[in-house]
Amino acid sequence: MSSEKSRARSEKLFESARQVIPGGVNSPVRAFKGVGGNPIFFKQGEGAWLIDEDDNRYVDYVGSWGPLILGHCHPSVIAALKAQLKNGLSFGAPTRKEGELAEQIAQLIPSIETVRLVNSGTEATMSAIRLARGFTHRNKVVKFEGCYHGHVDSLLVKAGSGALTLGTPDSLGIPESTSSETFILPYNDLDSATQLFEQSGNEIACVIIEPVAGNMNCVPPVAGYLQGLRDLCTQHGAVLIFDEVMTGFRTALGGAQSVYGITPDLTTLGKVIGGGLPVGAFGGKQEIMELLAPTGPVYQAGTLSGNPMAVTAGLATLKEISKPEFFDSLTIKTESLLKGLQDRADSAGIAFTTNQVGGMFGCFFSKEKSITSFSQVMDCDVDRFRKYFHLMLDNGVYLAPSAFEIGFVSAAHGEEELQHTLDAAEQAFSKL
Ligand code: HOZ
Repeated sequence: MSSEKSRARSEKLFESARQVIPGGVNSPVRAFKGVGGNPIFFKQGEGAWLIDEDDNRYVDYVGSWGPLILGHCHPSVIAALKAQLKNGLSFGAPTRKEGELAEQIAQLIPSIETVRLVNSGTEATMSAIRLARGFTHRNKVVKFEGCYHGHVDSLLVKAGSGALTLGTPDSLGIPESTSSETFILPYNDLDSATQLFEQSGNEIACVIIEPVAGNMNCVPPVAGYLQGLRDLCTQHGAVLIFDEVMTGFRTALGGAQSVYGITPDLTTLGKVIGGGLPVGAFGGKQEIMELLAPTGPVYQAGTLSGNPMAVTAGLATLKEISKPEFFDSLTIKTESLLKGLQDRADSAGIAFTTNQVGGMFGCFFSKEKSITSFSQVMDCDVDRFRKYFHLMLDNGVYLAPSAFEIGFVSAAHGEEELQHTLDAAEQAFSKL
C-alpha cells in the first residue's frame, strides 16, 4: 500500500481534454469538483479493479455508477458481446434479443407488464413522465429533494448527484414555466406528501421517486413511507413512478419494489440491464403503456433503442445475477465491508455511519446513528469526506468523487479486495 502514486499521465490527459471538452469531462461529477484535485483517467477494468493511465490499480466502488454488478470484463458478458459483434452493431429494426430482454424484465419485475427500451436513464424518466401526463391529462410532477432522475428539465429542480455536488440543484436554462410544474417534497416525510395531495391532488400527474435514494449518498425509505406514497397516488389518481435506474437488479433481483413490497404503476430502469453499455427502459401497467406510440398518442422514439450490443450485454448480465444466492452473497459481502469500516472508524474515534441496501451502500461522516433525510445528509462533514476520499485513493481505493454519491459492490469483489479496502480505511481514519 503506497501513498506515492504518480498520476502524471492523467494530469496531462486532463489538460488536453479541457481544451476540447467542457470542464474536461463528459459528466460533471467525474471532474472531482466535489473532492478537489483532478480526475483520474482510466485505461482498463479487471474484475473489481480499475487501472489508470499511469498503471496505478484501485479497488473500484463506482462500477461505472452501477451497471457493473459483475465487475469489469466479466467473461460471460464479453463472450456474448464478441459473438454479437460479428452479427452487427445496430439495425434500427426489431430483433429477437430485445424481445428476450423485455420478457426477462417483465418476468423478474411483475409490476412491469410491458416495457420499452431506450438508451439512458434520463430518456427513461423523461418518457415515463410524458406518459404519466398523457395518461392522467394532468401536468404536475412531484419529486423529492436530493433525488436525481437524470437531466430532464422538469426533474432538475432540487436535484441530487452532480447538481448537488456542484451546489447547483436548480439548473439554469430551464424555463420557469417548466420548473413551476414540479412540486418538491422532503424525502421520507409522508406528512408533507399527504398535505400536498390534500391541496393539489387533482393536478398531480405523477410522483417520481428513487425507492432508495442513491443520489444524495444512500438513503433508504423509512418504514411505511413508500406504501404511504402508493396509497396517496391510488387515492388521487396519480401515477406512481419508481425510478429504479440505480436500484433495479441491484438491490435485489426484483429491484427495490420487491425489497419493500410496493407495486408502482411505472418503473424506470437502466444501468444493470445494459451490463455497461448505454441503455434505459421504462415499463409498467399495460393500460398506461399502451398509450405509447405507435399504439397510442404519447410519442416516444429512438434510433438506437433496443440496440443489439446493449441488449446482449444486458441479457448476459441478467443471466448471471439470476443464479441462486447471487444477491444474498452480494448483500453479505457488502454488510461485512461496512461492518469492517464501522469498526475501524469507531476504533479511530471517527464519527461515522453507514447505510446499505443489497450491494449499494453509503458512508457518512456524521454523529447521527441513522441517516434518513436530505437535511441529515447535508449536515455531514463533507471536508472530512474529501480528505478520506484522497487518502483512500492514495491507498488504491476508488470511491465516487463526491460525498453525495452512493457506493457499489460487485460480484467480483472478493476477500482480497475487501481486506485491501479495510486496510486502506484503517490508515485513512488514523489520519483524519
Ligand atoms: N449521475 C451519475 C451519478 N449518480 C454520474 C454519472 C457519471 O458521471 O458518469
